[in-house]
Amino acid sequence: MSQIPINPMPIGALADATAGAIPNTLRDPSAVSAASFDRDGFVSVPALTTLEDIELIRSLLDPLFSDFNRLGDRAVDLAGPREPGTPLRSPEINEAVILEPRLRHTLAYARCREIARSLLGVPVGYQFDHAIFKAPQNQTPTAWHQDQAYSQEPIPLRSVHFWIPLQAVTESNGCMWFIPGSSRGGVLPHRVLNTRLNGENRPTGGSTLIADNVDTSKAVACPLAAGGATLHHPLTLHYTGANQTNRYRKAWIIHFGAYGWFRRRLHPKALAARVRASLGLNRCARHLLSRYSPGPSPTNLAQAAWIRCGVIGQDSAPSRGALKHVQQRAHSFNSTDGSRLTCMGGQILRLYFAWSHTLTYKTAREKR
Ligand SMILES: O=C(O)CCC(=O)C(=O)O
Repeated sequence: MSQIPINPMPIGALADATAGAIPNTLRDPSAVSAASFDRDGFVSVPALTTLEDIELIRSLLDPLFSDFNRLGDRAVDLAGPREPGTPLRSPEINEAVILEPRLRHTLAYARCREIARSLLGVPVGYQFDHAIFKAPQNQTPTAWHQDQAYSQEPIPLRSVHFWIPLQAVTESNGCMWFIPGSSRGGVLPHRVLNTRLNGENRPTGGSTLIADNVDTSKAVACPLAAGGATLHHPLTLHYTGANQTNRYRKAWIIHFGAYGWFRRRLHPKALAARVRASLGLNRCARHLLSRYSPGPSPTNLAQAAWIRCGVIGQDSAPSRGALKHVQQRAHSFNSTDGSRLTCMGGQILRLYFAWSHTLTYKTAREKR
């Protein structure tokens, strides 16, 4: 595979010739409208950071991409398999801050954390980051998807996802597009678009997903000058077009989540998942549940409640049909369903559910 050129660019060249003067850098995180974030599921911030900071981020990420082949499964081509010897089309490096901790000291990182804190209304912590450098003329859009669909966590994401282009972006080189309001529905069905291969063209086990049946008639493009950024909710449908220019389109993406490490590790459902895995309870539950058939039976209601409350995992359901039914029940399970559970076990589950519910997604504005 050909290595990605480090391709330094003078600071002046980062500015978007089409965007006019560079606006003042955002100083007040509360200037990001919580109302827009709640309503639309995304916000475009014209001036998140300075051009010098963007130049610094590029200078930290470029060497990582030059080393792409040596990064193992942390470095993948989102565009899927390619002919040997042909260049990567959408190379991505996951958890770049682990490889290059100086990224944590950039102004963009600090600003994103402040904004996430202000939008979520609780302390936040780093959750994930990745960088995507779309090659010139890469002919590969990033398919419509919700970030939640990629999550392997046993709890819903409660985070804000920042997309920071490292040069100006337009529809021609792959700016972000969003579907306003899509964060207010649930997770749509996604299917595998392609498998992800690493720099050595070996499968990593990961896949690129695409959401089915997306109505793009209301999609909004977000072109930005360098220094700007977009931020979105984990359920917001988004997409970027192919890079149709002769330069790389580089972007760094950071996720900040409520309570950071603590929520991910110590949330009751996360703890329950770890206990289940370590005791092999999923296998045991699967065996027991395989005796029951799918359908709107009390058994399935109970299964749904167990799954919703994290007592058993979704992989405990007995068959594909039953799993679908149980998942539907699990998604729609609420306290009304809970009140039908009259036995003592049900009461315990309801208490447990109410407690874990306090940790579900709520923005600062929703709380007011
Ligand atoms: O940068 C891109 O092309 C896509 C980014 C994206 O979809 C994401 O971060 O979820």
